[in-house]
Amino acid sequence: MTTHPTPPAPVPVTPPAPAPATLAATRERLWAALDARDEHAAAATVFAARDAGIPVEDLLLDVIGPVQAKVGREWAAGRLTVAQEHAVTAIQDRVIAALAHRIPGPRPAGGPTGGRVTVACVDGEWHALPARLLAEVLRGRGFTVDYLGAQVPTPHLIAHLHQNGSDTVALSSSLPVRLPTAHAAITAVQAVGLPVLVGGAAFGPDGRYARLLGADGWAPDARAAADLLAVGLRRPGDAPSTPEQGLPHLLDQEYTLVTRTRVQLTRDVLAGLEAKVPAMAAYSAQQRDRTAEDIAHIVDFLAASLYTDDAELFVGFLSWTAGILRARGVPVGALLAALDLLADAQRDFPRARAHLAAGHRALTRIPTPPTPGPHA
Ligand code: B12
Repeated sequence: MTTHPTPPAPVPVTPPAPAPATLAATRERLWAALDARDEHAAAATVFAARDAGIPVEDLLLDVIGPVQAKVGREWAAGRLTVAQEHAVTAIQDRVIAALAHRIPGPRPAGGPTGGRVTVACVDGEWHALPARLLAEVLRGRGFTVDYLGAQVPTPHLIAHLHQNGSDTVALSSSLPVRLPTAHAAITAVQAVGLPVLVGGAAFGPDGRYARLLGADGWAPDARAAADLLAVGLRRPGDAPSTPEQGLPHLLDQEYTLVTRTRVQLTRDVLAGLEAKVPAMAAYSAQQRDRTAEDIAHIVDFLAASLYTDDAELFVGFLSWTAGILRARGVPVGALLAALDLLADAQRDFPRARAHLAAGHRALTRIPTPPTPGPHA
């Protein structure tokens, strides 16, 4: 009998150590790739992290989302041009698309399904990326998602719901100036019997404007939104049928009149500023256009603060604007002068004057240049 030597115990094969794929490291690598406008490196970073075990949902919300917010901070601080911001956002969008194609489709019939959700940005809202993140997170959680993208006119949204059906509508808005439009969209969707979930920076960090506008639900981020939808939203019951019923302060017509006279107000304030600020005589046509845009933006935020009857909305916007101006070496004196001119024009509007005064006080109180936050 021959004996064979005992075969050696198999040597455990140690897989090559993957590059550490912590969320923080992935964010840093993604940012470096985006900063270099290197789309391939950006996609490779995200896919390497996914292969190393980071779930797609975490990549969407804890890597791509925060890096996109950093894009905003870098732009606000004057370290990224508008064109660079556009290029970076476009790359992020394509990385999300590539990642989304790895998410399995809706669960098979008979299996668990979260139902059909229509995700759309309100009319005029260009910030589609937050809504896209939400759409992909919901898809990953087993919902069937109809993603309609940026600025969806309310009549088209309603027509789409009639034609395609939906269990819930998720409306996204990043700019508070879109709140009146969001209100109209919420009311219109509820009128066809569907519940509306809202989200995005426009609704405030605590969702206060979502409650004010009668939405059926609000969530601060896509994870919380998916959790909420998994439990189910109540269908609209006794929501006020006209804005005035839910927002009695609108009866004073201040919002309506400021909105209606927006163009004239902007022209008057620009002319007033040119008379008050001698340096503006040397402005190029482009600088003049930018100043007119800034004034129109101030008027729009004033209108939004009148709509919500919340001076804090206006104050927050002015503080953010002051931060942007300071980062570009522009004194805030012209901003204060513009507020004074607006207050003169709003002589008969006590709420508008109160909001303008609150903004004035806040600007004169800011002692040092603030660092603009992601949603300041
Ligand atoms: C990219 C970008 C743009 C792009 C948008 C392109 C695109 N495809 O999205 C473009 C260039 C078009 C753009 C335009 C403008 N922008 Co912009 N933009 C940004 C930026 C840098 C990133 C936005 C983003 O994607 N954020 C990342 C995601 C993760 O944000 P998020 O809100 O946290 O999203 C989560 C939640 O909100 C929630 N959520 C979102 N939607 C929904 C919906 C539902 C139903 C639920 C439940 C939850 C939910 O889930 C998301 C994921 O967890 C931000 C800066 C920032 N910090 O966000 C500025 C920012 C929003 N923009 C700003 C401004 C001012 C503008 C312009 C007015 C500039 C101008 N003068 O033209 C225009 C307005 C255009 C318009 N009419 O809408 C300001 C707004 C300031 C303010 N006080 O409101 C910001 C904050 C820039 C800054 N740092 O100051 N912008």
